[in-house]
Amino acid sequence: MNTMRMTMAQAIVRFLAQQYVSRDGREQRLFAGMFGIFGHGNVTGIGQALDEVGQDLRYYRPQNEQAMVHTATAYAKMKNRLQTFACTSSVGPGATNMLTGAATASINRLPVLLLPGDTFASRLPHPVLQQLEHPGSQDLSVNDAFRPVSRFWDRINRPEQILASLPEAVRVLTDPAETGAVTIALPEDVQTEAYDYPAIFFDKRTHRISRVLPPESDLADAVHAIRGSTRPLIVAGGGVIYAEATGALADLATACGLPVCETQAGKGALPWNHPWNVGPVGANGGLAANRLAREADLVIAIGTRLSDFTTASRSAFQDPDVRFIGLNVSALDAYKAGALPLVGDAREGICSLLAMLNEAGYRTDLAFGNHVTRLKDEWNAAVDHVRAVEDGGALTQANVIGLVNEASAPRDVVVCAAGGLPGDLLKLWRPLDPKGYHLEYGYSCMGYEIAGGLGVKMADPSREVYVMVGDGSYLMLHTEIVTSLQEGSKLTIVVVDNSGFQCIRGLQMSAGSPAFGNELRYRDDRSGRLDGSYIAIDFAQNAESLGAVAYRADSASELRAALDAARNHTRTTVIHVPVQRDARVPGFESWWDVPVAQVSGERGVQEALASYEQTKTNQRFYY
Ligand SMILES: Cc1ncc(C[n+]2csc(CCOP(=O)(O)OP(=O)(O)O)c2C)c(N)n1
Ligand SMILES: [Mg+2]
Repeated sequence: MNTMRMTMAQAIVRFLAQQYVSRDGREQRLFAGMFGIFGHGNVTGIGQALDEVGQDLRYYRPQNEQAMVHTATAYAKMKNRLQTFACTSSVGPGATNMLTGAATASINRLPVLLLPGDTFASRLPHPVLQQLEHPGSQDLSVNDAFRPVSRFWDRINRPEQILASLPEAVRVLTDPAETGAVTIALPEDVQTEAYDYPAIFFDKRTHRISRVLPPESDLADAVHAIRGSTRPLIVAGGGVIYAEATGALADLATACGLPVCETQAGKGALPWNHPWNVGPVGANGGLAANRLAREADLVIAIGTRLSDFTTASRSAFQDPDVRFIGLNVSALDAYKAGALPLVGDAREGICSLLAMLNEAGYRTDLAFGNHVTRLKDEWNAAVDHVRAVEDGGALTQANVIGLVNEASAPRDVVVCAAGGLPGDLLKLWRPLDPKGYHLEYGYSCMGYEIAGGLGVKMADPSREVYVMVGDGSYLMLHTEIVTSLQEGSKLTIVVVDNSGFQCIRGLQMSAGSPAFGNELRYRDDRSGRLDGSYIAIDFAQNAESLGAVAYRADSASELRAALDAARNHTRTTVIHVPVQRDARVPGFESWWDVPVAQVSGERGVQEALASYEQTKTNQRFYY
């Protein structure tokens, strides 16, 4: 057997550079490169390897390990899970900084390979700097904390173990049903150890991502159920977009007269103005979808996890006999809500259903179609109304969304993750392109926005990327602005400043409590609480100090001008937009289950509890 002698770290770098995926005959590299922040736990191992043998695996230097995982994840999402990055960190804090990123990736079913450094496999110099000593076991390190947030986890104690571990890691990363964060902990000594690796380990390897067809008999049952339905509703999740099934979905909806509502990950699957797109459903849903959901006798859930935001905490579907069909590549999701499961690829499943329904001559009746059109028109008018700018008045968050949407071109991408913006974007943004709306709403992780925006831009530099971020999220993690400048990956970042965590303050007050702990205010000497004057932050100056172009926009005309200017800049541009603190987009006949204190001396909380217990009776168990 031909062998090649190299360190374990050099072998990893060489192996990763040779992994390819192909779907529908299109081949591309699995790893676009490696992000990393070096320390004693990886600089002489993976760091040395990237320098010496990493010419085929470009290295990127971010500012924060959590952020680099978000960037990698956003890149993978933009690439429909066909390509991602590896991320290397040192031992200890560098590693645990990646934990939040790992959870974000796994929850959103997005591939990313994490290579945290680990303490010595030999244990000879222990305890080393940054080592957690566990009194009950010497076989534990902080990297064991990655186990529950990873879809595959391993630790390499001998250099030859990667021969078994890396192929398995790649199998999980490239399996659309299993994918998520994959973590391989690399003890610092083993990274530098030499081994005679079989030369074939470094041959080019292409992993075919097959499109699995749901079983014939299950499809037949689904067609039977659809033919018996008069008020069906399709819920389109992110899986529709990842499977590039958006064209097939449009064909199915049009041919059979099936309304399609959307989740955060699925928004954009159909353009907003498609006649059968009835808009967002659930807790942050709109009028049309929420009414159709309430009446639906059959819900066809495609590529969705059916999270509480989608099902309005299981209150969205009120027909006593409602049934579900779950078309999903992941059985975990396909079986939810007692669904008739169609385990398989979204595009294959949709095309099969379309062919079988066409053959059966199935189409919903005209009255249902007219009902859908009426509801859709009514919803569109409601969106226009909420977005409309009142001349002279201070801007609302809804106005800002409308103005950014108007300034963006059809192929541009809006990126967001946490705060009040995601719900408002779901309701108000009008995408025309399946990749135009990028929301991380599985983990809704503050700090994802700018790091994620960078990943989106790196994945498709031909598009303008608009990052919409609240002041709270910006303050939590904005330093990848520097990386975006370093890489020449231009972002337009709109900071919506309402002086704090206003969506949580709104939630708190809707549960009957007085405002407490959410706004950005100085501590008041007399009350001893954080209810003094507001802390004014100059976000434009902050961004400028990092090297970005920056504007402040206090009115619609200033925002339009800043967005116009931003389009022409080649450098990352930050626009600071103060908005009315209390102007909220209303809910549209929906609900989200957040528990209310069962004991309180506050009148407001007691009242909120009574109303909560009443509303909770709408919650259903589907089986
Ligand atoms: C990392 C993280 N910590 C806490 C939360 C809980 N949380 C959700 S939204 C929010 C406030 C966000 O503030 P901001 O970005 O200003 O948006 P706003 O609520 O004002 O719209 C918080 C604390 C979260 N989603 N992520
Ligand atoms: Mg805020």
